[in-house]
Amino acid sequence: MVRTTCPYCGVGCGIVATPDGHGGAEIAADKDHPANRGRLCSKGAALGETLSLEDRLLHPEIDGRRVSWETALDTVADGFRDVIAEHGPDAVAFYVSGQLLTEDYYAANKLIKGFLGTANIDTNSRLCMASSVAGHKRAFGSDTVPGLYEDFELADLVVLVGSNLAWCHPVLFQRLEAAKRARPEMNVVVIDPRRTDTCEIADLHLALRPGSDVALFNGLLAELHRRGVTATKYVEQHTAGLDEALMAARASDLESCGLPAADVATFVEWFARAEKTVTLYSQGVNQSSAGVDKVNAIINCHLLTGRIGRPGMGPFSITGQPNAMGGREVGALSNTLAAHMDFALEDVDRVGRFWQSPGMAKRPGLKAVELFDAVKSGRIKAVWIMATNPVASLPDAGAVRAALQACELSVVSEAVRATDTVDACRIRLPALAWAEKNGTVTNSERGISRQRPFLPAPGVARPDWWIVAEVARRLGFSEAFAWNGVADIFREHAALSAFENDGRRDFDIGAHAGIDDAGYDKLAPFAWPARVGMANGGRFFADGGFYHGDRRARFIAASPRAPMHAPSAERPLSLNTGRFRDQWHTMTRTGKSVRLAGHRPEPLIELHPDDASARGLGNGDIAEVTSAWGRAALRVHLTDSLRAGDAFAPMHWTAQVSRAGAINAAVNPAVDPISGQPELKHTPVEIRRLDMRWHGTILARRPVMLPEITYWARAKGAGYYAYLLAGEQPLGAARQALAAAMCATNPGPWLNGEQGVGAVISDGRLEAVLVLGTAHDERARDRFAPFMAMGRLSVEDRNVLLHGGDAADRGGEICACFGVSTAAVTAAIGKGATSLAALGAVTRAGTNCGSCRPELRALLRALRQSEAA
Ligand SMILES: Nc1nc2c(c(=O)[nH]1)N[C@H]1C(S)=C(S)[C@@H](COP(=O)(O)OP(=O)(O)OC[C@H]3O[C@@H](n4cnc5c(=O)[nH]c(N)nc54)[C@H](O)[C@@H]3O)O[C@H]1N2
Ligand SMILES: Nc1nc2c(c(=O)[nH]1)N[C@H]1C(S)=C(S)[C@@H](COP(=O)(O)OP(=O)(O)OC[C@H]3O[C@@H](n4cnc5c(=O)[nH]c(N)nc54)[C@H](O)[C@@H]3O)O[C@H]1N2
Ligand code: SF4
Ligand SMILES: [Mo]
Repeated sequence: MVRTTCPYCGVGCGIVATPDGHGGAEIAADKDHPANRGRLCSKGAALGETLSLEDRLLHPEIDGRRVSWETALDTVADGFRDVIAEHGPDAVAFYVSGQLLTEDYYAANKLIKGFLGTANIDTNSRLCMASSVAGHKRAFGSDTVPGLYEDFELADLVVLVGSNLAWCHPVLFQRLEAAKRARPEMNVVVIDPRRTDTCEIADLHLALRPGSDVALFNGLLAELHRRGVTATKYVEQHTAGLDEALMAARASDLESCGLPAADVATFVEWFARAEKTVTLYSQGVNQSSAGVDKVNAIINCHLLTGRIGRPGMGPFSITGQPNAMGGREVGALSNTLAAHMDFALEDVDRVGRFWQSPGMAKRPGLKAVELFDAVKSGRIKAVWIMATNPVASLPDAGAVRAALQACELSVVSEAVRATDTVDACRIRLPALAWAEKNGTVTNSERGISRQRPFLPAPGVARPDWWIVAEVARRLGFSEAFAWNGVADIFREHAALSAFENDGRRDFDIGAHAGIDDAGYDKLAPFAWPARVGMANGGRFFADGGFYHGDRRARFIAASPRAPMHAPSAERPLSLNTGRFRDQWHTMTRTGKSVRLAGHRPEPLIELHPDDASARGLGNGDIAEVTSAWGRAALRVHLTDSLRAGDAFAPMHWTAQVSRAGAINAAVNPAVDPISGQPELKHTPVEIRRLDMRWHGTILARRPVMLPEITYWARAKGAGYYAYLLAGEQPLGAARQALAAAMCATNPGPWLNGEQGVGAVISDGRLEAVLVLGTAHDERARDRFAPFMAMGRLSVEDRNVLLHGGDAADRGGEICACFGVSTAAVTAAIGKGATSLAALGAVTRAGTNCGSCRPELRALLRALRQSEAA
């Protein structure tokens, strides 16, 4: 039994893993971890299904050929040395990730900024947290998250801005839900153009016009001030700049938010009244060309009311990745230095002395979007990517792929063999994955927890820090990278955080700088600050003490700006992107889980019914989404949870699982001028119906190399792969090509059945089945899946199969833990299970991780309404 930390979201839940001795493990929630106290969400609960070595990158490769570590590491080191010798240090770059452990992250940042002499290292946190970092620094003088998770439980008003907490931080959502159940007088406000499942616990939903958050919070600031809700003493003693901020606030136009005046009035009223207010914000705020201003417009309201750093109140930037905060601590953004220092001369000097660096980087490097532009233009000639998949996750992704393919020296450290980025890189280095890794991560409330290995390292895969240190050694920096293990790195990181600090920097974990190996092994979760001789953790700024030179916080005058690229007659719709409940980013891990594939098996384009009907689009159609940057083809899903004029697509699908469904091909690369964070939430697009001549489904035991077709998406089934397909070529030709492709990897005799069914049945066992028709048949997969689970088919089974399968209608999966379908839930409600508890008792849905509870509640409500009507 090993205690470790979940590798997905920034809540940072504790997990207890019990290896089964056969390469797998039982995964359970850690009852003692302060973040989750025994809870897990659907993704955490399904971690056991992601541990297999199938799909892992297990050996170094150069140009597709397996090589030894010696050869791979020599090639990387020689390549970087040569490029630097010929073109200078700014011709090389690293692109790293909030999914590295702190020790890995520290090593990569130290090598490039301290020893290669360039700050051309950026992290995928640029796409995620950069606007919050910049907003914090403007307001506080430091990148500090002042509050704690328990503030959500203590608050009287919780405002969620641009956050789909129910799907993206489910355990924190469950804590909030429980607190609200215990204290129903608590109000929850959701500010999001979409009505998400998070709205299921909201007392008020403000579906504002995309990008209009600054106007809303400016309006709030002006109104709070007018009503005298100002914390006069706090503002006088601890802040500066209120007058300018108020002037900008008064000048901005609340009506631009497109909200009902009565709803805005309610929001202002609740905010004015509730001393204990927490405002949580996430990607609807950060991923915007006005992201930093949005962050400051929110913080302004908390400074004005003095609601910061005390129990139950404060602005709270929730982090996405498991180690987004660790990355900020080690300073791996291109404009920060280690241990929450910057490129101020004295900081560069201080870190240089600590590292005994032969040549520090002296100025900020390129930010993610610029960095890949520089790869494309050839200014950067060597790039090393670690633990991130930029060909799928950066905007204008086609350009990123082209840049990497054209790059002389493209290196990727990855755990998985088949990703869009691995495909595009020449040198591939096999990294350890979650179950094998050792180190620490920091969650959204500054809580540092251990990730501990519970499975052996597979193949010759190695920890990320080791790969970095071996390259450093080959470049002549043996002494500075002579770590024997992660505990050595952690001690160095902790010592640097306290080095010449004296309370001048918020991040200080000096109390742990002397930890021994045994202590590190059993290190229990703790929160920073952890200064020598002081208690760990707590909140910041209740009594001021900000990190600007004068110790005062700054109000920031922010004026509303529309998204950089506005919808036009040619591209009238605004494309919003984000997450689904059960997938993680580019699906390299969650895509391996059968139970996580049930909830949303395909890449959807969600559209308002009015916009759909204006374009002749219906549910289940295939639509092409086109922007000025690229295009994607996705399955249409109509929903009135969007504003008319908006569309929404998930970020998860990649060329590995749906070539046409990778939405970032179309997403615009506009960035915030201060933070450099891309505007992933607003791209002008047009959407049109693609005339599909046929739709189809394939279930196959082994992957099928599909011929060129307009639309396909692959999902994991129990012992098979499911493909949903649609095409523009004639049905007969498609059928032939697909049958040939299926037989190539699933050998056996091909049998033609009725109603478009064809199958490979070998030795009486179903190897693969295809059904093609002129209409989309949503239930085909559910009808054929039972036959994949059988051994030898009886004569009768075979007849049913070849006649189109069993007609049972499951209606899609809702509960991932127990595989409960929507049909089963609806049936149970019909039989009188009219509460969450009753539904759970009858179907088990919602009784394990709880991630589906918002959807169950929505179904209960919808069915109650339809009965009442
Ligand atoms: N299931 C799941 N959970 C995850 C992840 C995952 O991949 N899958 N990833 C993790 C990571 S790295 C991150 S960063 C977090 C992200 O967590 P969230 O930020 O909660 O998730 P998103 O879906 O990206 O976007 C949140 C919401 O912003 C809204 N939005 C769009 N434009 C605007 C706007 O102009 N104003 C406002 N107020 N809202 C707007 C969108 O409609 C969307 O509902 O999730 C983490 N958790
Ligand atoms: N359109 C759109 N695009 C977005 C977003 C959006 O909302 N909309 N959100 C953005 C945000 S907030 C984020 S955080 C990014 C996330 O985007 P990415 O970071 O690109 O997504 P992941 O799939 O998490 O990529 C992590 C990679 O690291 C690999 N990996 C896992 N563990 C290890 C390890 O220990 N070592 C190494 N070396 N590799 C490992 C995984 O297999 C995977 O390929 O996407 C951004 N892109
Ligand atoms: S909420 Fe879910 S994904 Fe996030 S850390 Fe906890 S178990 Fe993992
Ligand atoms: Mo993120």
